[in-house]
Amino acid sequence: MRILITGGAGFIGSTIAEQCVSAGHDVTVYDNLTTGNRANVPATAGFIEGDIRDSDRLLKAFKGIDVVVHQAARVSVPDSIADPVGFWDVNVVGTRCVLESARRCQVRRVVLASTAAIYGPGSLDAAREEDAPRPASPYADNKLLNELDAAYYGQHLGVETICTRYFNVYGPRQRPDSPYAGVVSIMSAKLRLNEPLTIFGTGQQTRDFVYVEDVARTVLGFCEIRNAVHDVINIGTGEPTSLLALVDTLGRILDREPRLVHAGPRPGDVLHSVANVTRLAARTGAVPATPLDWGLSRTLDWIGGSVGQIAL
Ligand code: UD2
Repeated sequence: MRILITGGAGFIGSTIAEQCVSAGHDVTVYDNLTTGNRANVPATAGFIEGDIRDSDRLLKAFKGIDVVVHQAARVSVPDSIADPVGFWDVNVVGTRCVLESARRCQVRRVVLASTAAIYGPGSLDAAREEDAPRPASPYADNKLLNELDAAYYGQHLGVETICTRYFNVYGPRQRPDSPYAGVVSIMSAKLRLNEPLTIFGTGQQTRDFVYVEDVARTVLGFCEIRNAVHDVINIGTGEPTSLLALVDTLGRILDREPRLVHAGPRPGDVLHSVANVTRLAARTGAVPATPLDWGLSRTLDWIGGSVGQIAL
């Protein structure tokens, strides 16, 4: 199959690219290298440097493509509050350009990255896809609009669409030194550097941490399944972990006592977030199951190898 991955030089996109290549697909990466890194792109994959708002470039790139995996986005919740117009431009306009170019090029399917942030402030109950969306940041709002766009293209314009609502994805290649960094990479790097860890809020907030290779395997499965019209699916483990438990586990793996500094809660932060994985299990027959300890060890190994180049 010919698969094009937008954002394929980034953390999640490049892991998907690697697995698509390993599965024998013909892979092209489309990335503007704002946060992505050319070195992440598999050697045998094609590479096009381009922006997702550049329709002319997309139309050229999508010729002959069977499946587009759309991962390019701005993803930091606090950053989206600081720059709501810029986020709209990349995430909403950019995704519309991707869907419309896919339609015009007769791409069969688009698999789009969505987010658990759509569920909003959060309860301790596992979030189900049919729950009412309560976006609490421009980022979450952008992704909800992407899902609506995808539903329209899927149900009315003949482009199959599958939206994957990622929970907290972590693993190697998630850089700790960007404003888009996730908590696992930040805490891993700071622990390695023996620096104090900032906890926003009480640290009792929970997240569903899902290992990037599990996510990539699931997305690859969605490229390959036979039929789809439009679907929205949680990608998580179904297991909540508190921030304090995460930090404890990282400390235990490194045999180091974390030093914690408490700060006020972060604007737009949701308190609890965990996936209901019933639909995921029904669609794929499997749920991400990499043990947190194992995934964190791999992440710490990667951070250890890059720590010399990291400025926190
Ligand atoms: C993540 C994703 C977001 C979206 C969402 C879905 C990242 C960067 N963001 O947002 O794109 O998909 O999940 O639910 O992956 N924290 C600290 N100290 C730090 C950094 C973070 O206490 O130094 C806290 C933060 O306040 C939050 C938790 O850790 O309560 C997780 O933060 P995050 O930025 O990794 O991810 P989140 O859940 O905001």
